[in-house]
Amino acid sequence: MKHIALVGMPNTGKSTLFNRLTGAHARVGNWPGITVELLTARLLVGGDMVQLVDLPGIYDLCGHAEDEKVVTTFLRDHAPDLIVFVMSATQAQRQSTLLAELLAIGRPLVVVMTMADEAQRMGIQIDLAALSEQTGLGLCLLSAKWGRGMEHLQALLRQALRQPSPPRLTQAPDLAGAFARHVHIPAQASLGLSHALDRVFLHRWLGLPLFLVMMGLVFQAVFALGKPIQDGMATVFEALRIGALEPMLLPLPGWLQGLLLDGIYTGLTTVAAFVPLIVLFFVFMSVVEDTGYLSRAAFLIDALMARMGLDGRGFVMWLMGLGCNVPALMGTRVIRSRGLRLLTMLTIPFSLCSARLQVFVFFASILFTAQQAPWVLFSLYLISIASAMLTALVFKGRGPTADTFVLEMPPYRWPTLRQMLTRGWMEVRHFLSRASRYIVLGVVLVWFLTHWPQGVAPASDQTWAGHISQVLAPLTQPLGIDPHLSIALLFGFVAKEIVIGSLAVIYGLEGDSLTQTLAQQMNWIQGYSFMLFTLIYTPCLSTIATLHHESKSLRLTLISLLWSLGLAWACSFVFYQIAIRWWP
Ligand SMILES: Nc1nc2c(ncn2[C@@H]2O[C@H](COP(=O)(O)OP(=O)(O)OP(=O)(O)O)[C@@H](O)[C@H]2O)c(=O)[nH]1
Ligand SMILES: [Mg+2]
Repeated sequence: MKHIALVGMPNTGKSTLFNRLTGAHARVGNWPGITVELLTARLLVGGDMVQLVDLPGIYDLCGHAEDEKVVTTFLRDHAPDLIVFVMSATQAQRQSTLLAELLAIGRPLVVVMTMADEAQRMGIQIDLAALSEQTGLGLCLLSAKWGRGMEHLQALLRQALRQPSPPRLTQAPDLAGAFARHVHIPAQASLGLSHALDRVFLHRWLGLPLFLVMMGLVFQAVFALGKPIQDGMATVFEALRIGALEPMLLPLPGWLQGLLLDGIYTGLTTVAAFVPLIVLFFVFMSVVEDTGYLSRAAFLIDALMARMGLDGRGFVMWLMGLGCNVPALMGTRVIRSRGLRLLTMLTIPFSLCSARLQVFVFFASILFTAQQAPWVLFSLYLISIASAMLTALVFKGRGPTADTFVLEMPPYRWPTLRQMLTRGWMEVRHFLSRASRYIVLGVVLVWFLTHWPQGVAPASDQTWAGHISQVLAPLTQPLGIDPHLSIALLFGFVAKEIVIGSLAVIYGLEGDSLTQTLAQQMNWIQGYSFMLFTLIYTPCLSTIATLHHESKSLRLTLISLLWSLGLAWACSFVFYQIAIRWWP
């Protein structure tokens, strides 16, 4: 099968084009460095199946960072049948330097100028025919985001694959000149709105408070819309159990009924009920992100990050980590300096991922009023940032972290419904894959631990889980964390999705009865202490594995494990001991 590779500078819309062409769901975002791995999908070109490869963005072919190596190694080892050079029509001249380097490789190549819509809005005029004539290259102008001009690309690909011709090298030296001559940028390119918005959003004093208010509003909205949906789902799951499952499973032996209903069904549905809330959160975040606003936040915080030995990119990774810490850890590949990369990696596991968000939404809605709950969540996000910052402060200066880098400011862009829905769908898929891998296994194990040996009262001190929690008691009691919760924490080490599922199993309750029981057994101080611990200690096994794989350092992995456990314990201890004295 033939290979077509998408190559270009960061944030030029390669992944958007990849998704548009193949129907895939590669992550797209309005800042440079979103893609750090090679992605492939199949595509039909003129009746032939070809393999399309999406690559990380690069500025030149001589870089040695991990993400750049992905590209250079791919080009060297695979020699693609066709290179599609993706460039933004709004920055053609600047990006033609990379084009010149690619032509020197000598593979067949066509040029796609994307962001036609943006170029048009800025009044940029491009003489495609003259440009193609002068450079001898096949060219097309399109907007992958809005799906305009895609038919030109299909024709271009068909022709290039049918009659592959290596580029004529002689014209490469004057590429920048050719682009300057045939791409007319008006003297007063209309960036009016972007500048006006930046005057407010990047304001020295207003910028950061405004960002915090914005995020506060996002939480309010997620809660206001998502809570009723979650309650509805819980009711439906309960009705299904009573109406259909219980009668159906009646012929089975008692213990198997218990395992299937109180273990797997209760565990899974309790967690699944939170998925709509999480999806909503990411749909909102995709709007904040894709408009380009989050890059402004990274810019505002860059100076503060520098004091901790990090830079604005670290903040961007924390924001990526809100979904899942694993891709955020991989995202550090864009950082050239190893010292800086390792320091950034050490801070990422504190980023409050969607799995932890489920736990917090659950506890916040049980222990606090509807008015308080969004603020409780917000406070946890602030503590997550504070823990990451503290970690950087403690560990900075243990290796050279100097790295020259310019935070590129993307223009403001309209999010599309398609992108928002894709982001939401990705969360659902993430949940399903984690559910099949960890949650089912986790709740089954918890069920056995809390129901065996046979004959003892479920979840009592005589069960295996009871014995384990007695061993842990000296550590968890000073934090106000009771034995049941400490079992949940133990399993949360594997994946945070198991935490609520295992509570449902431990108590043998779901829906309203579970929340009522918990609300009676726990006050808000114990709950918040539990949330603090859950927030700060190791997120999950996959994160540890990725940390080890990406850093190739066992030492760093161990430091991360021990430090986060220690910090979690210390924070919960200090909070709990002070709080019970203030609010007896
Ligand atoms: N206006 C407009 N925006 C686009 C177009 N194509 C992509 N974008 C936006 O440009 C931003 C970057 O898109 P990506 O597809 O993530 O870019 P990329 O080249 O894959 O970026 P890296 O993976 O970081 O190298 C996103 O905000 C997209 O929505 C387009 O044709 N028009
Ligand atoms: Mg990309």
